[in-house]
Amino acid sequence: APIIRREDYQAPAYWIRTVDLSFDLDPAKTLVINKMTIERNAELPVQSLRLDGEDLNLTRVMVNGEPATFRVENDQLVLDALPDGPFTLEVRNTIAPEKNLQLSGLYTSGGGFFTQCEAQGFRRISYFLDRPDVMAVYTVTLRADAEKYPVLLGNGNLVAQGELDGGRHFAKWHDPFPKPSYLFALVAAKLVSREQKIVSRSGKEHLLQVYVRAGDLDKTEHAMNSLIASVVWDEARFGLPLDLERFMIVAVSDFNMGAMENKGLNIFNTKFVLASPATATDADFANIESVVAHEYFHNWTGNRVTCRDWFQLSLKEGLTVYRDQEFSQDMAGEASARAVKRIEDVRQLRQFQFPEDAGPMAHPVRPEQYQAIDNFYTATVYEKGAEVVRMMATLVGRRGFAKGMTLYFQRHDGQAVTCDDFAQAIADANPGSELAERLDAFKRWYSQAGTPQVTARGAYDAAARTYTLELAQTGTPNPGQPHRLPSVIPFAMGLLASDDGSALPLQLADEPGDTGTHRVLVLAEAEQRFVFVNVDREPVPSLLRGYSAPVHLDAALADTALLTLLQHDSDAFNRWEAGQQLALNRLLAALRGGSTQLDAAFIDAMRGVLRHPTLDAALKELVLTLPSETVVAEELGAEVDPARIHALREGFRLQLAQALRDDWVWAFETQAPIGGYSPDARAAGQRALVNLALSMLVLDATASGDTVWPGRAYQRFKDATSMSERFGALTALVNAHAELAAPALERFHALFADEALVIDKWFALQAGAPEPLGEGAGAVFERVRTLAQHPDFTLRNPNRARSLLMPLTLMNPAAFHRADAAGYVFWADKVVEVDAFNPQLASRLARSLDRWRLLAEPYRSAAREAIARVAARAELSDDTREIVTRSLQ
Ligand code: B3K
Ligand code: ZN
Repeated sequence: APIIRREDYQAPAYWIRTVDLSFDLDPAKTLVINKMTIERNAELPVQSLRLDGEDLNLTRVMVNGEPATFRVENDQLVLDALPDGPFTLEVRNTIAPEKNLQLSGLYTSGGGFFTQCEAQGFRRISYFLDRPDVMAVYTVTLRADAEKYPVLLGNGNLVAQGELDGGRHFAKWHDPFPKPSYLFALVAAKLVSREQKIVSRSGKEHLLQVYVRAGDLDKTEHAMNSLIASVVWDEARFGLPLDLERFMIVAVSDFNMGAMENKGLNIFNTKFVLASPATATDADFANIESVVAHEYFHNWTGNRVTCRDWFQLSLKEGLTVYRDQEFSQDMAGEASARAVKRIEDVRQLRQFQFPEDAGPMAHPVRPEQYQAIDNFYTATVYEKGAEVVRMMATLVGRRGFAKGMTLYFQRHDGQAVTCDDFAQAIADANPGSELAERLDAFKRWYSQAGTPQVTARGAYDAAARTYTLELAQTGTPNPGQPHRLPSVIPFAMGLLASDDGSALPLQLADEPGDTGTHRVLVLAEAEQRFVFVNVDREPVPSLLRGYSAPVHLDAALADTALLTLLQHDSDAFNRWEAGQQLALNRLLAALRGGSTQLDAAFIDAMRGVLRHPTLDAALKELVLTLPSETVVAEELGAEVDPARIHALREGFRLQLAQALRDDWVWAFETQAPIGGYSPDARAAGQRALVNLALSMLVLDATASGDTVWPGRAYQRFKDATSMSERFGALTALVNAHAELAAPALERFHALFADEALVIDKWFALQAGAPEPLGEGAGAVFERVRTLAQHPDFTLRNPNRARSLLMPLTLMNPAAFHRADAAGYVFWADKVVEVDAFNPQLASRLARSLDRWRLLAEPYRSAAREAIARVAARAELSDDTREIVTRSLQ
């Protein structure tokens, strides 16, 4: 495929103003009639009209009602001689939805019709200017068999419906908002809906609907509640109301990603809609809340204002992720629960975005080029993009950011714009702010790839009562650029007294008076020095509080300083961070030949956290969880031996299990939430801590041959009243390789045989289980190979395929990376197999070997060989080809 470059952007030669689409829906052969009104873009020289198409059977082309001359060239429909003024173009074609296994465009799933058009799926439905800067008003008529497809849905408002001959019926939908083709959607299926009427602040009535299959209605309450909360939140926080009479969510079980924000008709992976206490974990409930919110928030950030071109993807994705993160924090409530959400988001960033930014797919938040745009729906565009928006909000303050958003919509409502436009609006609404003063430098966050490194060194001068903090930033330049230019880094910090951890004042040398105990420094040069005066006591610096910028921080703090932060920091994020740093230091030291035994100071600190009288249970659970094997590997940076990291980390885990045995018992017995199931942050945190305690107790017991705790876990597994409890107990048994794991897994499967999403968990749990150490090593991988032959397993359903393949290849390094290369062979086989029918799914899986260069031998050579084997195939999608090619470069 050709390389598409950002610098080559050109406005479209024609504008499509209105679209009148009609569908005669049939799985084998659907007729699409597409009547467009089109105008030449008067600002450009006269050119041919080139409409995108893919896998279409073209049957007729008419201009102004007359048969027209046309040609089809590289998939495009080309018309040369066109009227000078506005004209109508009618294109007829047929498509075969049941053969559409790549799930892009119009496809069938579970006997219904569904669409997915972002980024370039609309061209698989009809010929079109399939680019986000062409925005049209759509009217859509759906015709289908009334019995098989009783529900017919489109974007916008229902304007007509009725019976047709031959048992068919129709529905006509009109969406008053001009939209790009990627936001088009239709659904025709046998579904039922949960409905809720709401009245917005302005007094307008709206109908909210969640559509699912008949048996799933009892699992829609949480999604509906999340939707209502999202509507209320966006109006309260940003003054952004719901702009449609009707807002629909439809769940579908075959879907390539999480969900899609089609105007007024969001289509969701069932995984992010369906939840009941019996079938969904706390994490599932939280994910549903955030994905429902994310798609709803897109209605303004994405739909009302959209992207000029796909290089600007983070304009809508980074901003909308930031918004959903803020929403979830607000829903969590108190300061400590907000910090827990922040920690979870940063964990995600480190687990997925950091490796991406250091690997072959590294790209700026606003990429410069691509071959397959679907490959750029990445952690960098989404999660790092959200960090960039968060930094802007930090630099201009909460109210300043809200003002910036208002200006953004005043300027750009109804337009397709760029990341520059967004940053400009936030800056212009905040004249004199650090953001406005340094906007060009700040925007390097959009153009420079890689995670910057910030080095912080402090020195206390007791005689002068000063504390000098020196900050320096470095990073690797983008390919083809001589050097990296400094970013503008908001650096939140405080100082704690080293003796009792109390907060110290933060007065800089040239400042008068009291400046509080928490502040945001702005690091904008390669190196900067900050001198704090009137510092009476030796301080411990609390740096990059709340993770105020997406950087690697090297502060080289001593254990004593980290222990002070862990115990006293008012910033809950940095308490967690200090605990992670203590653990990481020990893991890295052990990997470099140091002690593999945890010291008393560390154990006591962990006990102090676990037993703490006031800390949140959720925070405790996070602090007591060691950094992941992936994070350790990234920190190591070279010569990674996944088996060794695994053995050391498991060794530490076992030591924590043993040394804190009585404390885990105490946590298990006293920390559970009281009352019936509620997915709120507090109760979920308590369950998470209890589940961790149980895991530790079963781990310890299995190692020592004791059967009491495995027995208790099995009992809890059987008696559980919620999936969180049940799955927690099952996880404890499976991860410890307890003998009772097998009967528990069997029972679990039997209990939930009809619940596809729960069976996904059953696969995922087994594929993500830690490999046993020593004798028995390799059992988890063998289990995955066996499960790939299980009658319930299929690569055709993306959720099921991912449930087995992703936990192994992305989350379970020691099981995947084997000295005999069997993991890589398995990976290559699956990539090739999936690529033949679903390139988007395949190219995601292909990325599991991104970081092969980090590996020690023999892994490294074997991994490269496996990638080369995939790359050598003549038949490969553009998506997967781009990944493996870049990987080998
Ligand atoms: N915008 C969609 C993602 C589309 C992915 C296309 N390959 C979901 C979201 O970010 O909300
Ligand atoms: Zn999104």
